[in-house]
Amino acid sequence: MNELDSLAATARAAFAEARTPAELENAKAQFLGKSGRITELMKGMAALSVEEKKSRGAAINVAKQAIESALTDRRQQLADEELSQQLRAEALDVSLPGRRRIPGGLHPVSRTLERIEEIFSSMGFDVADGPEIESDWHSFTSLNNPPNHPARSMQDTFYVDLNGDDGIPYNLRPHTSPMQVRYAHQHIKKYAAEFAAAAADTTGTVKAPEIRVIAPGRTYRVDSDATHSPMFHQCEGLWLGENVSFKDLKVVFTDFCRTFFERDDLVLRFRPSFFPFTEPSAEIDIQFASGPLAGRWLEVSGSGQVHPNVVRNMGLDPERYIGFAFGMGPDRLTMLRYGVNDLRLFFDGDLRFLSQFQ
Ligand code: 2NM
Repeated sequence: MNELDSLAATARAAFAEARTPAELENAKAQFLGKSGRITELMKGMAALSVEEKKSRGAAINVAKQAIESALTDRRQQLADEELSQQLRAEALDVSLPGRRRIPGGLHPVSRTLERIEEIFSSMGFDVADGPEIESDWHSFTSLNNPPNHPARSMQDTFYVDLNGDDGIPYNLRPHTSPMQVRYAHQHIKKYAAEFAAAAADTTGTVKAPEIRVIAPGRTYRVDSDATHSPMFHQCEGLWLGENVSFKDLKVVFTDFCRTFFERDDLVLRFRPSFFPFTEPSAEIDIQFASGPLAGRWLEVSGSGQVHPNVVRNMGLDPERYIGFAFGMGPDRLTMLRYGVNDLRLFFDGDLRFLSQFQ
C-alpha cells in the first residue's frame, strides 16, 4: 500500500472511531483542515517539477476524494444511527392495550341525598340551600335554644373564630335547621303579596301560603367513633301551614320510608322525646318485616310539632301557622340501605370501598 492509500485508510479508521457528529468534525480537521494532512501534502509539492506536480497532484486528489467520500459516508451513518435511536426511544407499541380512564361515580351518601330530594320533591317540598358557617342566632337562638340554655349542650359545636369583625359568634352548623329559618325568611319576602293578602283577609277564604321544604347538607359536631363522624349529613324537613298536623307528619314520613327503602311492609313507631325546637317531640323508629334487620326497631329520625317561638322567629304568626319538622341522618340511612356497619368508611376516601356502589 502506498503512502496515500494508507493515509486514506487511516482517515477512514479515524472517522469510524468517531461516535458523534462533533467527534467526526474533529477527525475531519486532522485530514482535510487548513493544517491537515492533505493540505500539508499539497504544500510539499512546491519543490517538484511541473510534470511531477501533475502526477503527484492527481494522486493526492484521488486520496482527498477518497477521504471526503469516507467522511460523507460516516456522516450519513451517524445521522442514520441517531434517527433510529430516536425512533427506538419514541417507539409506540400500537398492539398494547390502551390505558383505561376509570369512570367516576356518585358517593353512596350523595345517592341517598338524591333519592331523598326526589321523594320529597314529589310530595311538593322545596330543597333549601345555605351556608355551612352559621351565625349563633340561626344555629341556636332562632331555634328556641337561647344562650346558656342547657339544651345547647346536646350539640358539641365547632366554633369559628372570625377575628371578631362583627362581634357575632359563628359556628359550623350542628344541624341543617338554620337553612329552614333562612328559607322561611326568603320565602316570605319572595311571596310578600300572597302573605299580605292572606294576612289582610277577614273572610277566611284566602289560604295562607305554606312553607314546605327539606334542608339536606353537611353538618358538624365534636364527635368521632364508629357511628359518629365530626362531619356528617342531615336532612331536615319542615311543613308549616294553617292546618298541618302530626297526622300529616305520619303520612309523609311513612310514605317517605316505604319509598326510600322500597318496602311496603315497613312500619313506623313514634316515641316521645325532647328537642328545643319542637313541642311535642318524637323519635321515629322503623321496622322491616323481613330481611336481615327484620323485627328490630331502628331509630331513623327526630321529629315534632314546630315550637311557636320558632314559628315566630321564622317570621310567621304562630296563631296562624302550625306544622311539623323532622331531622334525619342520610349517612345512617345509607348504612341501613346497604348494610354498612362503620360510618367512617364513607369518609375515608378508600376506592376499594366506594367503587362497590358504582
Ligand atoms: C330534628 C328533630 C326535630 C327540626 C326543627 C326544625 C325547624 F327548623 F323547624 F325548627 N327543623 N328541623 C327538627 C325537629 C330536627 O332533628 C333531629
